[in-house]
Amino acid sequence: MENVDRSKCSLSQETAQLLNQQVGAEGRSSAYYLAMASWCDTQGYKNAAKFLYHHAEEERAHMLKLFHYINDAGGRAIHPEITEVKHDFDSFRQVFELTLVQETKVTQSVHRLVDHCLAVKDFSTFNFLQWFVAEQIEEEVVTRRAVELFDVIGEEGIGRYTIDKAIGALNGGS
Ligand code: OFO
Repeated sequence: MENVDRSKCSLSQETAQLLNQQVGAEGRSSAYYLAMASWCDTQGYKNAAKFLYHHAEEERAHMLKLFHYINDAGGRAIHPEITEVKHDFDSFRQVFELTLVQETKVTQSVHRLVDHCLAVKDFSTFNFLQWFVAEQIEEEVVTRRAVELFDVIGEEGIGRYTIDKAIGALNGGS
């Protein structure tokens, strides 16, 4: 494929590079949520673990969605290097506070990418990214709800047991 004149493809090198950065952000989310799932699993929060295992798979699917788009549009997708994944957490609550922080960061990075596409008039990539814009709204709603449950239910007594069940019942997005 080296001989293909990719400079004639619609995707600029800069946009491909930014999309690859987004591949990295999604891959990092996937690894992070998998580590969180494992922590919850071994602390007895089985429903939260299931939610996070599922979420980790979703993030990998998001990564692959970008991966295929980059290659289909004439760029080259690069598998990200993912290091220094956090494996230990101070508390059940902290896990979900960190998921919300992570989702907020991913939303900002999607928005920067969309902004770039508008600036360079790459309407194909702009259109492709709308799925991610909508997905991030959904993901922020779900993760914010998970954090709220700690206050709404309270952690005393059987609180954490109840929170675990409630998190298990949350919709993990698509
Ligand atoms: Fe990929 O949606 Fe969250 O990070």
